[in-house]
Amino acid sequence: MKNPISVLNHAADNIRILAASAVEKAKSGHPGGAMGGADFINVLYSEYLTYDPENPTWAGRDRFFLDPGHMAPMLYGELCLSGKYSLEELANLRQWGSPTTGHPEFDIVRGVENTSGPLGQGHAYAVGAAIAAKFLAARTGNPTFAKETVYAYISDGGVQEEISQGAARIAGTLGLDNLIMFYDSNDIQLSTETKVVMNEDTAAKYRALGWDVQEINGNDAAQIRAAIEKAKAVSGKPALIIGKCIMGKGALKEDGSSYERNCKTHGAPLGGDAYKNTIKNLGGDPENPFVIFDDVKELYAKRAEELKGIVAARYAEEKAWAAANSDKAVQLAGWFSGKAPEIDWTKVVQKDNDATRSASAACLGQLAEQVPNMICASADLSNSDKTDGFLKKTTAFQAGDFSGAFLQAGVAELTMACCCIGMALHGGVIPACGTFFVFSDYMKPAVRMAALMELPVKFIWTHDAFRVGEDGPTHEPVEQEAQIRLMEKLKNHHGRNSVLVLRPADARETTEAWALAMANTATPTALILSRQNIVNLPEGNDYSQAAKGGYIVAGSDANPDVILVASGSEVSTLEAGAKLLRADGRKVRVVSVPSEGLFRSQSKEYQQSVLPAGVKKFGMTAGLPVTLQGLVPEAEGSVWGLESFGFSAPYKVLDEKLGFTAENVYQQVNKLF
Ligand SMILES: Cc1ncc(C[n+]2csc(CCOP(=O)(O)OP(=O)(O)O)c2C)c(N)n1
Ligand SMILES: [Mg+2]
Repeated sequence: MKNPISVLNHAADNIRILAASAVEKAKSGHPGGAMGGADFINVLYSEYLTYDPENPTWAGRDRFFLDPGHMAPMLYGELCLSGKYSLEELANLRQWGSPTTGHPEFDIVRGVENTSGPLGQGHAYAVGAAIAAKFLAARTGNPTFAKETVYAYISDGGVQEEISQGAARIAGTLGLDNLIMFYDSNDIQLSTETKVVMNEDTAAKYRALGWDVQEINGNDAAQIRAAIEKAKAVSGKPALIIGKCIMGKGALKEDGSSYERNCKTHGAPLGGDAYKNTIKNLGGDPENPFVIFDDVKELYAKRAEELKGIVAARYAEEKAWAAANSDKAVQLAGWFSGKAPEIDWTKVVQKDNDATRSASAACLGQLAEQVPNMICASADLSNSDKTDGFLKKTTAFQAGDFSGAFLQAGVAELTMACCCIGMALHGGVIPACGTFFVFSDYMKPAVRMAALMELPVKFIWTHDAFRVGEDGPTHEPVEQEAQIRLMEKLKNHHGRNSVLVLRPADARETTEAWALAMANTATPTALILSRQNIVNLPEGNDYSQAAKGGYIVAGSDANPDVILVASGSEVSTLEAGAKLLRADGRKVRVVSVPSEGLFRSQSKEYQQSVLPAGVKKFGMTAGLPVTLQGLVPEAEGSVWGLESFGFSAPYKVLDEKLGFTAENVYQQVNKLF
């Protein structure tokens, strides 16, 4: 039997009271949007969202991805009704140590599927999660993944963010009919009415991008219910429900007049008498607002009962599938365990003196064969960033066909990164994505979120330096390495370096770097790879030491007069310079540091043994000198780096003109003596 609309409305008012009260108590936060969206989230959770209250990490659950993180009070209010947070925790919104943070932070057990705050990213995660569900359905045949629905909640800010174009294009092109997005269209944003900045026909736009679109009153429970029903029945397309919502629904000012549709309720407590009037208007008690009404408790208790039956039926289906597919079932459990896959790296055959992007392709070819739950993506550069090493062993996703494992993301680096984040959030898959290093700038906001959420996404960035040459300064990364290495210094909430950044020195070190990337299940990994060929490090080099982040390259002299330090292709330039220096009788050590962050995580003794204080040092980097200054103290030597945007010319000419030669290493080192 359907729930009475009066009870649904009461529950939505309950969420509004809780949201406004939590913000009021915190003396900061965003009540208006949360109050407007309460009706949708209530209908979704009390009637449609399928999950197991007893088993929150159940792989086959529906997912709800919130885009506007400022609507945290709405999500937390809802999760109070569904028993994931206590009222006391809600009343501690935004306080030190409280699980109810200013913007929601990823916590599956608590029902928070993603961290949100940077508008736009959250709904792109949903697109990635929907892709992951399609992929798992195709790859395993487990019927549960075909029944899973991914819900996204977006607001005006998210629709305005450019990423919405990419997310909608990919979802439309791939026909993600397991994705339902609700657009909270309340005509108001932070500082203006939306009409000041937006004059588009959003429904027509999404239709043109291949979506099924419905337009409803977003505060009408019956319309919301009907729209979700219809959206669930849509086949071959993602579904968008545009809900016209009332910002600050039910809010009154201190004089009792309406406080609805007012920008001021976007990001500040209602305040004083306005707050009291509002809570009374919604049927609450301003003196005791943190209450769940009895009929609302009943509504959610009834839903919990229903879920028992729904989930039991799904578990039975999963069990039947597992009985008939026991190997696959064991494999699938492994995929969701989050453990690193076992990989036989001896199968990777590297060519001598190869570009590290090509060396990466050799690794990716093996990963495509050995890691059946890996998905690789590229932003229309697969043949340049060499993710085609993976693609050659599989096929790209298409509408209706998710039997492959490659996402052709189109030219949309931020969208691609967020889709990969969404895949990782979904679980069960290992996502990687590639593009040119210079365009990592387009991805940085997503890298930061992946780092904050501690997701093991692999970022593959090729064309790592000015040696892209003829393409000129627009394509030459200079400051990017220093920038991304800041993420190695920034610790996550578990005290780890928030990103592992690896720039391998040659083809064989690239295999080590990929092995480290695949073993790293705790944070994102970035691989920075060369376009041009690189001369191998000396024979006998112990590449396994790359796992320490920095190590002494084979052939180094004992008791060196000078230590030469670099990452990536500059290591081989230093090797060439070392030959000239040794011809003069100098004793030289060469150190490869693919990851300064990893190196700094080793014992002090080890660090000292590689880079002993008091010995002269010379660093060479194709990035800004600051990239290496943490390893080469000013008092002990110098760093040769690039201090301009670069220039157009063949890369060998640039090497000469910019001083990235053995001769210049020789000259610069001699200046230290
Ligand atoms: C990428 C990004 N830019 C800016 C902000 C700051 N910000 C938070 S909410 C908001 C306005 C959002 O308007 P809307 O999505 O309509 O939410 P509503 O006001 O309806 O609650 C802005 C600009 C942000 N969170 N993320
Ligand atoms: Mg709005």
